[in-house]
Amino acid sequence: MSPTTREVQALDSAHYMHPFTDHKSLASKGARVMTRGEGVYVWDSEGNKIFDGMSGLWCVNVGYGRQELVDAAAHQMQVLPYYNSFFQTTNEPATKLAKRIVGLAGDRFSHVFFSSSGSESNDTNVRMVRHYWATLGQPERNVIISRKNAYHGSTICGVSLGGMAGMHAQGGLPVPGIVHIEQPYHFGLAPDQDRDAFGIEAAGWLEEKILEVGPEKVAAFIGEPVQGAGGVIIPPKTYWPEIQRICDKYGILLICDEVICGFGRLGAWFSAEMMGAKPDLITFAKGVTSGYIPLGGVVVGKRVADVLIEQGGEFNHGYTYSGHPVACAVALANLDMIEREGLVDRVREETGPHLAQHFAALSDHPLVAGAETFGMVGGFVLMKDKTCHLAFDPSLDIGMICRDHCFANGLVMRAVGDRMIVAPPLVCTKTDIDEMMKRVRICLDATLKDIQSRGWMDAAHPAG
Ligand code: PXG
Repeated sequence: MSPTTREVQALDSAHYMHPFTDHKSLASKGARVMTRGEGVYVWDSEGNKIFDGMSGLWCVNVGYGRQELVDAAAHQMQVLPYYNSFFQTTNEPATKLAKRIVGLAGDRFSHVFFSSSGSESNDTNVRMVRHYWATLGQPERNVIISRKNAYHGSTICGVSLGGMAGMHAQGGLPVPGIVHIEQPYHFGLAPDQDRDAFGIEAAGWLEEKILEVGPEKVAAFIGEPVQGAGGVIIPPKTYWPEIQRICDKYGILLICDEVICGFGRLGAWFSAEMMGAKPDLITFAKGVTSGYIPLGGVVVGKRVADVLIEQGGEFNHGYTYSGHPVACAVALANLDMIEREGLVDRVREETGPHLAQHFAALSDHPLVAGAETFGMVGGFVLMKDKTCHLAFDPSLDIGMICRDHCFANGLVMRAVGDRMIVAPPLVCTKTDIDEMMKRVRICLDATLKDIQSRGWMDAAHPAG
């Protein structure tokens, strides 16, 4: 007999230390126990059916319950469940997947370095770009420029590359040699400025930082094409071309972290080129296997690969699970499925525009400001009075209140401060999106009612 919800919660609370969790507070409520998934829905142990508006954690691109991925894993486990790629050894699924991913990334790329997560992949990036410059006789070129409110993972380098102040505060990070510029958040930083002009200005902060550090010391710039965990921050269209121009001007490498953006989420296999950037390295994870099994990596451009392969000698770096045959077999089956079902084109041409229409219409809701989408990601801000850009007092945790109403009404939506974000599975049909947005509206109404009943609004600020 399967254990009761309470029994699972008791075990959880006694033994399981969760990521990013205040355990004292969790213990007082008990964790939500997820039990199964099918399509765009997940179920918890109390029988609640919940629309997964976050694709797990931005990863279940093909939705839940896809038997082909199960079969691919089972078959590979029977044939060769594991072997390493050290000591001049390889395996068939890893080689096939490397070729496939290089093909999706385009002509400027030739190789893939595999890991098991986005964080590990970004650690690989740091090591690889420093090794690249050292190989070229410029070891002093070791500084990496990133952005505030970026998310690049939770390992020491991942956190350091990221720009989350709360993460830096724990453990004395960032490590030396990683510096940050402000993010291109138009709505948050300069809503009254022309969007395209702001994009150019925000990219210019990179040039300022390069000059401050000294161009001869800068190894690379890293950025997510659209910032995900930071709250779905979509840069103005002028931003990435200008970033590319600046990287080219100073000869610095560009790393695009496509852990969220890649594999169709923004309507392209990889999104940087679509936005006007030509990265030298691309970080991937999550959607490569639709989250069914851990896999990540770096797609390595010829500029870097040629130097490392011809002149770099041994790169003293790698993971036990680099090129894991089961993970790679699942990834191949997942990519087959994305291709066969035309999900990338569907996001770009059909479901993405449909989601965008719904988000545009959300602006009639008194709480919603700055709603925007890109492919299958979307975000908006809950505001006390959007007519005068007045935010709620952060201590009220309005985003969390809204998130709780979402759960109570059968929807997973994520809160980042007062920004509410969605990233539904790419298999969503237009009807699924209609259903999700119906729930979004119900949750917004419930949040508004809740805020009103707590007396957090006044006549001058009708929204809250
Ligand atoms: N880069 C990006 C852009 C990410 O979004 C990572 C790297 C790290 O990947 P791993 O596999 O090491 O977790 C991520 C991960 C959130 C949230 O709250 C987002 C991520 C992870 C945890 C929480 O939105 N993204």
